[in-house]
Amino acid sequence: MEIINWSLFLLPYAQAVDELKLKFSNLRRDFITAEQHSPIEHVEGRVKRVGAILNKARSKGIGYDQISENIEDIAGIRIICRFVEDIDKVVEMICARDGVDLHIKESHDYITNTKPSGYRSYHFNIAYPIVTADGPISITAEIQIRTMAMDFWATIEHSLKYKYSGNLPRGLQERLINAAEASFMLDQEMGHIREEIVAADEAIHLHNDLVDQILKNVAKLHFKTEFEEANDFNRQFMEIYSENNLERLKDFNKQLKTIARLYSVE
Ligand code: 0O2
Repeated sequence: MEIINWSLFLLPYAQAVDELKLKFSNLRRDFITAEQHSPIEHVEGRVKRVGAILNKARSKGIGYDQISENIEDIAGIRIICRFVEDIDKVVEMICARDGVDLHIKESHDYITNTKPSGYRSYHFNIAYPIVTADGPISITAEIQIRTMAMDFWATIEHSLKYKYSGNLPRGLQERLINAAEASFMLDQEMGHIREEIVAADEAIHLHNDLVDQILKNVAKLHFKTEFEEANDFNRQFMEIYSENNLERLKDFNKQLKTIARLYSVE
């Protein structure tokens, strides 16, 4: 039997994971920069550990030399969303990239078709082209899309399944099914107040942006022009800030912007 140099074997998978992680994280940045709600909360990626690859190969009867063709999740990306609705948006975005920078081989909707274990997530198996020192190759990767609640449940269940080598005691299994139901309810509840949560997030971003802009303008007026009233503006800002009133903060920012423009320091 041929000895596999695992470090070399896994290298292109690591490259695919790095690239995909960056691409999906950048999508999040695009939404945030455009001051829109990002359907992507965060992105994780991993290359399956050799032990886990061997376990999967053994349990599925896959030969040593057929691992790369038959184990499709050696490169894995996980996209975590806040709301179930966000998953639909991410799925749409991935489908729109089919044939652009990736090729969708399969998809599994374990959200509509929850697994008997209680597992919920949306999966894509994709072919992803990379260019290595030896030229272009295609890497198979798995993208899992799930909410934070689904992720919490799956992570716990995965650890327990590992601890009991897949044979969970009956009582524990029942508790996990109940927990899966609770995580489903949590997603539903959060979905009902989604608009309110998104609006609250936007207000926090706006508040932080206003504070940044005001303090930048106060500093510029102070350092660049030695404008005497800059200290007064700083004091006024502290007063308004302590009132926690977004409208007052907006007005003050407008006022400061006009002055900064007058002194050409904006
Ligand atoms: P790890 O350690 O996370 O990588 P199949 O397509 O059914 O023949 P496969 O390839 O296992 O077989 O596909 P499937 O069922 O879509 O599962 C792929 C991955 O989804 C799993 O990888 C898990 O990460 C996750 N997953 C699927 N079912 C469950 C489940 O019931 N509980 C949890 N916690 N995760 C699940 P691995 O290799 O099992 O594990």
